[in-house]
Amino acid sequence: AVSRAVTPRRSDPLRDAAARVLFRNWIERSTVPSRTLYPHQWSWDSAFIAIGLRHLSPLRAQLELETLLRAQWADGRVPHIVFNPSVPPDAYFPGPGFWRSRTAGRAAGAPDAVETSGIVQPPVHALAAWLVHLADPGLSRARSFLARLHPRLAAWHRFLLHRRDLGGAGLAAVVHPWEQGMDNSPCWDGPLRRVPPADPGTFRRADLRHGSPRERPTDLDYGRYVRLAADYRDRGYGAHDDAHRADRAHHARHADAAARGPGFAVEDPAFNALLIASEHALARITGELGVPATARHERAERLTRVLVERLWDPRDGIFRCRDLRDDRPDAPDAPDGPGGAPAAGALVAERGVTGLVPLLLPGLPDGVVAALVRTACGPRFELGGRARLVPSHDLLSPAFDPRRYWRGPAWVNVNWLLERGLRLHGERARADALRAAVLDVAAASGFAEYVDPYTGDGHGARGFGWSAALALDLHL
Ligand code: 9YW
Repeated sequence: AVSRAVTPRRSDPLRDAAARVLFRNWIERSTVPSRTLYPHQWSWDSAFIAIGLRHLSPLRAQLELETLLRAQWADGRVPHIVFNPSVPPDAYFPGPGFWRSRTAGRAAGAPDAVETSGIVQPPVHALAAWLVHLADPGLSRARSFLARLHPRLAAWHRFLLHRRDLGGAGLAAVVHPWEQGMDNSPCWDGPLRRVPPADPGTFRRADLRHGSPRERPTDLDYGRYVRLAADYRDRGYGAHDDAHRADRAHHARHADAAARGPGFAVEDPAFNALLIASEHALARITGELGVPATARHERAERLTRVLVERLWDPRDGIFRCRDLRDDRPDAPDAPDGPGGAPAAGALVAERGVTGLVPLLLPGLPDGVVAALVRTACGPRFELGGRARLVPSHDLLSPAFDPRRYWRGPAWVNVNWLLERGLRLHGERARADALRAAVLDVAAASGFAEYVDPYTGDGHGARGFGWSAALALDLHL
């Protein structure tokens, strides 16, 4: 017999440590963000996790996305949580008993086979599906991975671009801070102030059993999250909302509040940038399936222009959130809406890292790219300066807090997106430095959920799914 020398794999501590996290968090056909804090499947976590998992097991990465998309609702929405039936109902709040998807979500087409939440999260999925395909195109084709996912991804984008076009200009709006994914960002403080908190006696938080109150959202925040989610649920998850009414944008300032639907409606830069990046990815997926992709790329370009028109703040060199429910007559406003009518709502004053994420997009005007890089490197975000990783919020804002969740700590997924944007726009040295910093901090913190942006000290859960997955993706 011919014996072949086996070359032992070089020792690779970061790869091995990240792989241990991803294998430990894998349960049957998907990955939990954290064994302790988040024991179900989360939507944008799964997309980021698949991007890392593809380097270890392209098959698992495909299954991750397939499992999530099997829980898609008939109206196209991809729920932000898919509940694991074998986890005790009180392990996470709000659990399946709160969302009641099978009954409250019936009109919107919630599935029967699984229980889910009824809100969404940022649409990173088509981008993830494309990257997963590229990791092993042979396996992907053999399993018709993209052919099976394509109609679901297209329906998901349709839901966002039509049902969620609450401002009438073409961008998608979120109706809950949990939908945007940066739950307690100071960007939501203004829009949330109008929301009466739910009575604290009516619900019990589960997150504080695993996380320090000093690092989590406050009880008042939670009261408002619960109120918004319960109202949305009680309206059948918007199944009957008259979502796409272009003329609403023109009349929004004066319309009766009750007739306008959700009490929270925000056009967010990162959410929409991820949608546009995923539109480009969906165009590539379409092309791979043999269908011309030009129209979808053009739509992505058009949406990029709308994003700049609606949310770009040239004075500060950052994208801002548009609060569609801000109808104060003296509210600071941005350029006019479609047809020269005043754009509905007003721009939020706080500057969050969400406003840097559009750097990810290929079709931005050169001046916008240059200004975004300047802002990222300036005193508010300190990329390449005093911060080790880009913080989640403006370092100069009085609301900045280096330990409290999305009010300052740095997150690996956001830094991964910024690294990608820097590289795309030819900022190679800055991208290399950020990549090295993410790898250092992620590994040293035990793949913490979030870290102090100055010191890199870990906070929140350890062994956190997307921290391990995206560090692995940057590493390999
Ligand atoms: C919560 C799972 C999710 C993330 C969100 C993050 C957090 C849930 O965890 O929300 O209970 O606070 O804010 O972006 O998807 O990792």
